[in-house]
Amino acid sequence: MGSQAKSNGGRWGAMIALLGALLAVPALAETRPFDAWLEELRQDALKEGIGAGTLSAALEGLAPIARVIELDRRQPEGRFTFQQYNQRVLSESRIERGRELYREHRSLLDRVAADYGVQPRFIVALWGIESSYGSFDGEYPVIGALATLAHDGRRASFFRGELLKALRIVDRGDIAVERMTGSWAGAMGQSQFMPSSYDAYAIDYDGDGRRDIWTSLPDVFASIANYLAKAGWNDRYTWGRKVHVPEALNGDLVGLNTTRPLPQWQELGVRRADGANLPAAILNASLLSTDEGQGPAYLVYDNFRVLMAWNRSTYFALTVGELADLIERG
Ligand SMILES: [Ca+2]
Repeated sequence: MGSQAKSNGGRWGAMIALLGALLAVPALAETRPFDAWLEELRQDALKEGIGAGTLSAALEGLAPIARVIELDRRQPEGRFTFQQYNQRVLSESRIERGRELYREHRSLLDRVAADYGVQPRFIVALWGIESSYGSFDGEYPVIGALATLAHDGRRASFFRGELLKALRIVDRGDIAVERMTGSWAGAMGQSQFMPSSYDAYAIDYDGDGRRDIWTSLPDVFASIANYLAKAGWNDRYTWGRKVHVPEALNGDLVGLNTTRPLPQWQELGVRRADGANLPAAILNASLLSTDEGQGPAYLVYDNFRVLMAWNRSTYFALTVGELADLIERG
């Protein structure tokens, strides 16, 4: 838009540029200056019982982060197809690293798996996709990023709630404010939990009194497993599998709203991707196709819906399931 306006030159170009700038302003932007807004937030946090010392340490001198505003307002660029996303996430290096770490941490993973009822490969896969196994968990100060979005953002009330929860986490002493880093949108630590998820699911598994999803692997693994367990994970089953679907199958059967026991899918001609029969278990499954039928198809079980509670994206949930299987098969 900018360069096009410039190349038109003259008054029209300037008007187009101005119109673009006006349209870029979010409709529900907070009109109070940041500092006045922040003072009101501080008062509300005090009323909610968050300590004055915590609030001055966390909020004093706080300023909006320009880059966070920029990232929040950016237009989504050309969406990935499922196959592009899937191939990008399931890189050789992510699979290999996952296999190494799975072996390296096997005894800890087995303990967590037994305590929470989640197979270890799913813990490792979520860890691998959320933060590349803890090697990239975001570099933004969480309080600053959330305050920026709560003051400026399109989802101000959501982020205001997350900011208050983040302040409560600091107040409890789980993490020092300067070590509380995350993504530009406030997803924290190696499991990339928003403060509300942290509040509900984070676990102090190493028993040092702090729920540290930033640096303690026992805490990271148990927090991931606890999230899945609380969302209804059943470790007697897997997530689903890639399948072969006959051309003639009725398209109305595709989608998460249709659930059939595996023997019925078998009867309808659905097979494992290699052509073998489906498992004989009486297990409910839904059939998913990808990229308007141009990509692979999957039968997914109840645990797949748990992965979608973590992130409401079928791309994400299918890819976590596949990474988990690739890690264990290695
Ligand atoms: Ca801990």
